[in-house]
Amino acid sequence: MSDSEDDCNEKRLNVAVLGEQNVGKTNLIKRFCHDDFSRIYVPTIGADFYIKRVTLSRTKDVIVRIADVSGLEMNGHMVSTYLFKTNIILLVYDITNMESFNSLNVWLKKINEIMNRYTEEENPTIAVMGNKCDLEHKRAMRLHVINQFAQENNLTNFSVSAKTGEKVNSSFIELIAAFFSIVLSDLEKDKEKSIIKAELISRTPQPIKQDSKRVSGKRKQSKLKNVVTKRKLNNQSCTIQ
Ligand SMILES: Nc1nc2c(ncn2[C@@H]2O[C@H](COP(=O)(O)OP(=O)(O)OP(=O)(O)O)[C@@H](O)[C@H]2O)c(=O)[nH]1
Ligand SMILES: [Mg+2]
Repeated sequence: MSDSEDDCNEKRLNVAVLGEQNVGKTNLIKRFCHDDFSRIYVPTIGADFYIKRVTLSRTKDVIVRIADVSGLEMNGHMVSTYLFKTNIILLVYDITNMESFNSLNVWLKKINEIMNRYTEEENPTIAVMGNKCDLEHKRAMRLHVINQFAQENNLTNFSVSAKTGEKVNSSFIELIAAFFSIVLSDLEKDKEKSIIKAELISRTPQPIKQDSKRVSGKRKQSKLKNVVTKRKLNNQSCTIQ
């Protein structure tokens, strides 16, 4: 097939997201695919699959299939199946949880064992994502330790927040573009930068109404949500298979 014919066809890409339980893998994918986030933790069982169409550099459409693998699969036997024909692996840890970072070594070992069965060309790009960077004040890992780990293992390193959306789209897009050797313009990179949602909680004590006890025993707290308008990405869709 000539280059021009290939350019006309949609490209396909398989991504697998791995990491300990509760680090936010599902929410990162939901943020990327649906611009969505859930505070309620619902553990993934086995793996879920998502599809998203991404348009790079105006003309290049990529169909991205994302495998959201449960953290429990660390001790399971299905990882090699989920990693079959995977082009990009995202290793996710929670920046507030040192254990989740330490476990990346175990994941890497497991990945290397699986990849030994494949040829070098079939080996995926691996990147590290430190999630929950909205909780910077609770950071458990020093940045230089993370950078050293990424450097030693030749991995690209991102700091993201599924909650605010910070750097989620831009990290996914950067990895996908790099895989196809597509150079994004500064304008395109800026487009992927999400606007961070601000959430203000009023701590001002509320006057206690006389009849409030009768209505409800619970303390009332006013909550003001100031949601900054978010930019929805055009030409992108996602469905759960
Ligand atoms: N503050 C904060 N909380 C987050 C963030 N991402 C995820 N969470 C919360 O972390 C919890 C776990 O998120 P999930 O996405 O379900 O975690 P997971 O890695 O998919 O977990 P498993 O499916 O069990 O492997 C949920 O309560 C989320 O609301 C984030 O960026 N910031
Ligand atoms: Mg999950």
